[in-house]
Amino acid sequence: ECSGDQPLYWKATHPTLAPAHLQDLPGFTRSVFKRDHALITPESHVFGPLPDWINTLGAYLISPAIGAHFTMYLANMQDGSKSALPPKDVERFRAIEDYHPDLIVGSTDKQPLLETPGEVFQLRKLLPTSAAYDFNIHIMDFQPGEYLNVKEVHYNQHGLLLLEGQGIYRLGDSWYPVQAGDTIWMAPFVPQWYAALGKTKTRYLLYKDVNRNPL
Ligand code: UGY
Ligand code: MN
Repeated sequence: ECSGDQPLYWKATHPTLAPAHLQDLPGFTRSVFKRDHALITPESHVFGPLPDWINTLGAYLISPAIGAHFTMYLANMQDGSKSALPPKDVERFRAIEDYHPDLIVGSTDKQPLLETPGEVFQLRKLLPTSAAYDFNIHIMDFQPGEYLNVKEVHYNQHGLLLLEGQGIYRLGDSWYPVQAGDTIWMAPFVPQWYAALGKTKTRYLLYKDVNRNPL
C-alpha cells in the first residue's frame, strides 16, 4: 500500500517537522497535555538513546508519568540496530496463571478483517484475542467522511499513532485537527470520537488493554 514511490506509512515515519504554513511561527505546536489526554505532534518529538538498545534512537511518547499503565515509543532503527529485552520485572504482557503468550511475528495485511457491529471502519487486530494477551493492537481504517458511530467512553486506556490520513479527534471537550505522524494518549473514560477528513483514507494503530477484569 505504498502511494507513489514513498515507503509504507511514510508520513508517520518522516513527519513534516515544519509545515510550510507554520514555518514563521516559532514556538507553535499542536501538542497538548491534559489530565485525561495528550496529543503529541511530530515537532515535539525528542529523540535519545533507548536504554540497552543498540544503534537506535527513540522517543518515548507515552509513559506511566503521564498516567498510563504502558509505554509507547518510536524507535528509529537501521542496519545494525538491536532492540533490548524488557527491563527486569517489566512484562510486555502481564502474566496470568496457565496462560503463556507466544512470540508473534506478522504483518497487518495478513490479518483478517473483523466484524465491527454498528460501526463502519475496517478493523484488524495484530494479536490473538485469547486470554493470554492482556492488550491488543488494533489497526483501524476509515474512508474519507467516515466516523465513529459510538461516542466512546470506556474503562480501557489507549495509545494511538496516526499512520495515514487526517481528520478531527474529539477528546473530552476538545476537538483536534490531526494528521499522520500524530500520537494520542487517552486516559480511561475520556470521551473519544474520530471523523476522517481529507482526500485519503485514515489508518491508525491503537493500543487497548483487554481481557482482564478491571477490578
Ligand atoms: O476499540 C476502541 O476502543 C476504539 N474504537 N477506540 C477508538 O478508536 N478511539
Ligand atoms: Mn476506544
